[in-house]
Amino acid sequence: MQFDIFSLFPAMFEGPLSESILKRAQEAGLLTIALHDIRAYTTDKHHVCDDTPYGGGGGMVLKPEPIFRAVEAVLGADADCPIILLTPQGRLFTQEVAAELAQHERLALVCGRYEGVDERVRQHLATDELSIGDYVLTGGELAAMVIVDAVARQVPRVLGALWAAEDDSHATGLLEGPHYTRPAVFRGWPVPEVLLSGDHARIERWRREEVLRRTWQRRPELLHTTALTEEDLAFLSALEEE
Ligand code: 6GU
Repeated sequence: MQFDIFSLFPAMFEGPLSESILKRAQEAGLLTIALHDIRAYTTDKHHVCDDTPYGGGGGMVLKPEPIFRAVEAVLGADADCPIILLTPQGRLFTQEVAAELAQHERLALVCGRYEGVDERVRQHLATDELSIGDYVLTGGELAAMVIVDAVARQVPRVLGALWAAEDDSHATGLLEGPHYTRPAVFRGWPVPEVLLSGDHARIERWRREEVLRRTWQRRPELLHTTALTEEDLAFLSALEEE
């Protein structure tokens, strides 16, 4: 899968995308992340990318020309690649959206900055707009990194054989339960006895109950939008009783 990221600050991406899993995925050829400096696509002597807003008011607005030039130069005739503008006004990025985006062979991410981006970029270049949550960042770069990370780990073989993305918090519509590793007792705090029992049926049942318990405690609304078995529902009723 290929990501083409358009930004005024491509150096912001160097750390997060070149460590750990994303680094290995790129080395293995599963993932290509191409950074494009929007400023390199200006045509004026001073490489100006922003300007004051028509109609007055504060702040600066990103000019349309360098963004259109950059995206058109890089994507060329690749007409069906989604072009996603990162903006706090976009639709909310969720696990479901990550799974949907992972179906594409290529994605273009355009990072907004300052007070905003000229409206013609939204109207005539972007095919989608995404936000990563209800707070305002100084630019779309951190949001783009979040999206690259969450989408890339959905791509087959990126996580490797040791993990599967299917059991994640939110992938199942529920939160993940607790995890333990050695030592069996740390500072007097023991690992739950069931995990040391070797009884796999009992362990599986316990794990499912902890997933349900944690979701019920922290994000009860998620229980209404996921498929639950009769056994799950019986356990949740018992929790309510407690
Ligand atoms: Cl995509 N951009 C900015 N500037 N702020 C945000 C965001 C994006 N998502 C949440 N806050």
